[in-house]
Amino acid sequence: MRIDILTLFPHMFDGFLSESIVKRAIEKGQVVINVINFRDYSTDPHKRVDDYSFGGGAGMILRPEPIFACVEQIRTTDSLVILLTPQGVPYQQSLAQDLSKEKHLIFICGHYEGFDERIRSLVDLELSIGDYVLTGGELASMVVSDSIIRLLDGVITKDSHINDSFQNQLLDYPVYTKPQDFRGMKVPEVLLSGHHEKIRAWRYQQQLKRTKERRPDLLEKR
Ligand code: 6GU
Repeated sequence: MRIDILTLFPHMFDGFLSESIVKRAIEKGQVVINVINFRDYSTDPHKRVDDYSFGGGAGMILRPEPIFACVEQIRTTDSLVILLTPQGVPYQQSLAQDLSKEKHLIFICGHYEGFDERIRSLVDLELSIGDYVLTGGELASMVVSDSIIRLLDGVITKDSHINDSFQNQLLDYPVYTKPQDFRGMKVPEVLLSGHHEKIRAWRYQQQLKRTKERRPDLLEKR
């Protein structure tokens, strides 16, 4: 998969790209990520990318030209263009699964007070990562990319995402490691039994119980 991220703040991605699973996926060639500063596509003598809002109002608005020029240069017939905005479709695991099958994703990160409405005509999908407002789409694009990259073939052990929270609209079951007794808090007996069928049944019961207690809305969706 290839991911191109259009931003005015490329250094926000430095840590994201240079640590842990994402770093390893890049090194192994499972994903190619390009962070592109769309200011480089401004034809303005001062490289300006924003301007005042017609009709008045506080804040600067991203102009369409640099973003159009950039997307038109990098887009192919295989590309899906995604705009990160609090007005987008609420992001969830099933979308991560769908997007992990794409060949080429282009993320557009808005910043400042907003972007010119005509930018919307360029995009295939608008995504929001939750009902709160961020200073820009950068963190959201990292959240979405991270959740997609971990689903790509060979990035993490196959079994690890079969039991992910939200897979089948259920939260994960509790897990334990050594020691068997930590300050009087004991590992549940069934997990030490070696009885695979009993363990499977216990874990499923725990998933149902957790989801009912913490996220009854997920059970209703099931
Ligand atoms: Cl995608 N962008 C911004 N700026 N704020 C958000 C968001 C995105 N999702 C939730 N809040």
